[in-house]
Amino acid sequence: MNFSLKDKWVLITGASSGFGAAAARAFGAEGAKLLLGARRVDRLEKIAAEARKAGAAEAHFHPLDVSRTASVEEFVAWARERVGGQKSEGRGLHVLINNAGGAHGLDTVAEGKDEDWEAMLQSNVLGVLRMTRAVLPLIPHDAGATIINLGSIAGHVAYEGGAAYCAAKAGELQITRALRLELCGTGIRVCTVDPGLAETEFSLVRFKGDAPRAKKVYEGTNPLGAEDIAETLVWVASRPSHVNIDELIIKPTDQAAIHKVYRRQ
Ligand code: NDP
Ligand code: 8X3
Repeated sequence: MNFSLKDKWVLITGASSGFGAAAARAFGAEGAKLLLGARRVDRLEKIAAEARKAGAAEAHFHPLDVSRTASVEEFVAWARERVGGQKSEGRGLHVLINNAGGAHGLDTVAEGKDEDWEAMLQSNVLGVLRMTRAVLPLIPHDAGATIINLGSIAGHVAYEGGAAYCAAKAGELQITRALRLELCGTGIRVCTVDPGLAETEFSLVRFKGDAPRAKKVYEGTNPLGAEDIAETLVWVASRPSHVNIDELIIKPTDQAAIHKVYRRQ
């Protein structure tokens, strides 16, 4: 039997765009109660309204920068006021989605910039560690709770210009694996969802607002959309509580491998 997400608390980082925003709408449609974080609060306000319209029992938002410990702790204190701790009667956080992150630049190692490397490792690696550490006391044991981290095929296979991003997502994969071992026996599920080419604001951020260059990444091919990933996240979190989806790679049909993308003329 599916694990019902109705009235369950779901916390999504990076909910202002792409996968995170689509996940807010998708978990909202399941009747979940949402806690949404990102740096662009004006966007979060709009996404929370969309999630409520989709059916969310509640949708709250609060500023969050996962690259700063103080911001994570402040965000989680705000979340705790709504959710209660893991031992509170019938409450606690049932789904944590560590989605905030992305790539900055596509430089070779020889041309790489410290600020890009640091931003990637801060958000994709340290952000996952910080959020998980802060949120674990809110997650009930033996209640079907799930932690889902957003990895990437870049964590499995390297590509030119991707050294720091690939390292960051490989780091995320190993964090997920270590956490699953550490939490074995608590009943908390731990999963990594690792997408391939997906059209969101990912490339716009990577290329620092260069929209034509970002658009070219998806030219002639049929990439994944944010909704494809959101649907997958809901599926992972709604498996029966004894089922853990460990690692899930999801690519567009046009992408047979990281370097092999079919493009129509
Ligand atoms: P988007 O750029 O559309 O969304 C990224 C989200 O992360 C935004 O909401 C952004 O919010 C948030 N974010 C980034 N840095 C921080 C930070 N320091 N603190 C808090 N929030 C932050 O990209 P996607 O939706 O595509 O990316 C989501 C995740 O999926 C990322 O981890 C990405 O690496 C991963 N991924 C993406 C793929 C793709 O091809 N699109 C493929 C595989 C994985 P704000 O700027 O408002 O803070
Ligand atoms: C995003 C996928 O191939 O652009 O994580 O690195 S890729």
